[in-house]
Amino acid sequence: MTGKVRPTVHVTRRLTAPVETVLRERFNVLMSSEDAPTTAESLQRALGICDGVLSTVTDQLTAAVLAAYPLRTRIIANYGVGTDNIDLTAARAHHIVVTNTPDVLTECTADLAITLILMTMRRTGEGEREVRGGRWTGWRPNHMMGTMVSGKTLGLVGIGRIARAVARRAYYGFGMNVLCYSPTPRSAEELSRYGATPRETLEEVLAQSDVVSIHCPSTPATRGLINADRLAQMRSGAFLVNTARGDIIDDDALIAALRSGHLAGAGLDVFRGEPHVDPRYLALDNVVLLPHLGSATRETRDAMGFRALENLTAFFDGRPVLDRVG
Ligand code: 8YV
Repeated sequence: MTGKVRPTVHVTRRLTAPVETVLRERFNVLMSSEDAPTTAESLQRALGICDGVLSTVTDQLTAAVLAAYPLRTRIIANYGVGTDNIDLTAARAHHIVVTNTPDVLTECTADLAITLILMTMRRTGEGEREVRGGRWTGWRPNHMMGTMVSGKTLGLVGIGRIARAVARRAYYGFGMNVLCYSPTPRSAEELSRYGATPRETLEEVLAQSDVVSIHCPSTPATRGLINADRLAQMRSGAFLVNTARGDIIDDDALIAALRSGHLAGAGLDVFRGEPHVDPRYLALDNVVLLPHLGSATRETRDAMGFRALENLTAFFDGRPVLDRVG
């Protein structure tokens, strides 16, 4: 882009230092030093004066926000694979290109799903709280027994990139039997490379798994998908893990299933309306709660930033963007 007027890009949150350095080399960057979630007003102001917006999960680019006037923005490069914070239909109507950052966060998010499976089934959150709280009275055979992970059945809801990376880890690393359901048909042969076996229905996956891990995007079709009926289809004493989006789970139903003992535990990295966490979860010892850490490694956050940057660069150079989602 040498010799051209540098496009103005609003970057909604502080990014890692290497990414910010290159962003400033290529673009005229507008960034708040506060590193706080944006408001609808500040997003609309940015849409009116910037050529591009680099957004994150904490920016709600709703139809109302995107109806900003004047509107100068031509591209929203979302930092993350999920784009449920952006109304894609409204973006399309306003001729705004939307991109995301797939691939680069797959391995770390899969690692975190495995972390939650291990933490919930082996009760490690409880154990750590006991030691830190000075309540550990010493080793004994019946102390804090969890559930064996190796050899158990893992059910995956969705079988996109992250689910497949979880399947690989579970099947090859823990000798788990891995079942999966996706509304998009996939060939059994392709899935077998990841150690996963497709089932025709979500109900089968829920009914046949010792632990279920959610890996579908949040869409109108999946919001509230894991409701009381679906939780009732899960095995008694099973576990539920969510590293996708909080609103896929009906919290009232999950809390009821955990309180009744129907589910033995849950591991949650994402929440409806986060960072607010339903206080009823805090009172449950069999729930592991993490602050949306799925992709939070230095390596992945750099890679996500550079991927968003590449999308912006391609767009402003007049080349096809890598990761167009809308
Ligand atoms: C990101 C995520 O941290 O990629 C996603 O969809 O949930 C996380 O990995 C988040 O979206 C940052 O914007």
